[in-house]
Amino acid sequence: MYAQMVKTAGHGIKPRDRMTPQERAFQDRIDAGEKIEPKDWMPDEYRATLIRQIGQHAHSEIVGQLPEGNWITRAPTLERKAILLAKVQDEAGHGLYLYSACETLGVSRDELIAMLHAGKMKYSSIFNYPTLNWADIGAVGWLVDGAAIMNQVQLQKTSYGPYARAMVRICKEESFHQRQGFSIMMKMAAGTPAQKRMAQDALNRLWFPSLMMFGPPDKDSAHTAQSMAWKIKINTNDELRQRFVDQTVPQIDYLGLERPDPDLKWNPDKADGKGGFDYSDPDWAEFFAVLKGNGPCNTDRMKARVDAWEQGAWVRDGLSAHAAKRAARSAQQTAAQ
Ligand code: BYC
Repeated sequence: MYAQMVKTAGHGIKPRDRMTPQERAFQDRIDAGEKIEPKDWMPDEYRATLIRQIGQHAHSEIVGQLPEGNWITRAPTLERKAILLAKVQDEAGHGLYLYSACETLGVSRDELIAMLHAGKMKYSSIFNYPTLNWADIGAVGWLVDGAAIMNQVQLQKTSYGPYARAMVRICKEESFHQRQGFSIMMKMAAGTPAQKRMAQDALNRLWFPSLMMFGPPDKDSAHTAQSMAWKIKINTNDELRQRFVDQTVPQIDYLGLERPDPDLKWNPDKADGKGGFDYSDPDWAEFFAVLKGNGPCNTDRMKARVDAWEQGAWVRDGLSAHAAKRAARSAQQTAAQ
């Protein structure tokens, strides 16, 4: 029923003097650090922003299975195959927790999926890039899951209870995913010269798309100001991007790989003298083109999802028929007692 509100207004915060008394009381609860629960009153825009963000997050987990799933049959050892299989399965679980959290806001999973398939909802830009070889699977775990955790650890403190709670388990699993990716990178970087070249190439190609995962620069971010006022977001896009860069550069150095951007240099004056790495901006024109559907894999990803949905119709029908039969049998037994 709230599906029409998924596209939310952007830029700026509603000033307190323009809030209704109910909105002011809601903001006071947020400011006091209270969690908002599904049956609590909430402004329509708060609900719509959550549906957009949690729905997009859920879709990302599901679409995100595709680039890695593609490598399960080609993993180099049985152990790596089993680990990758478990990881990809975890991502399905994350999607399901997130769809469930989103459903508490009054939108059904079927509606969310229909909007994804109709191009009315997004999923993370990163999954529109291909995974060309085994080193890419290492780089996805290390960089993509690494960027995801950087964002999601903060989201454990988000103001909406079901979303915050879903994040706790997701974060635990994502940190395992990040380590499995780094373990692949360690093997490749310390392997033959050809393997090391593959690791370097994967890092070079996935570095900037990983930085894009945090969203556009703060000055261009439509939703950050209001989402932070509502504690839907705890940090800005640029803050998390900087933290990710600062965490990852020492790992690049540890692997003995070259930094993928010549501007990645320690700047002691950054962050009020605490220091941080300078870095080049990703190509934001490319980012917006990917969001519009013009990335290297957008068409393939959507086709894979729509095909899976259509070809899985018989499973959904079978499960529904089974559930209906069980319910009818149980009603008969109750009536007979
Ligand atoms: N990709 O105002 P902004 C994973 C859109 S999956 C696509 O800054 P916001 C994994 C944004 O929606 C982890 N779209 O937005 C899974 C908005 O569009 P509209 C995924 C993006 O929401 C499998 C517009 O740009 N994590 O870990 O305040 C295997 C303006 O942006 C992106 C999450 O989803 C993007 N990268 O902030 C492996 C985290 N960035 O609707 C790993 C939850 C921006 O106005 N989400 N847009 O047309 C968030 O934290 C926030 O939604 C974002 C963006 C930081 C991503």
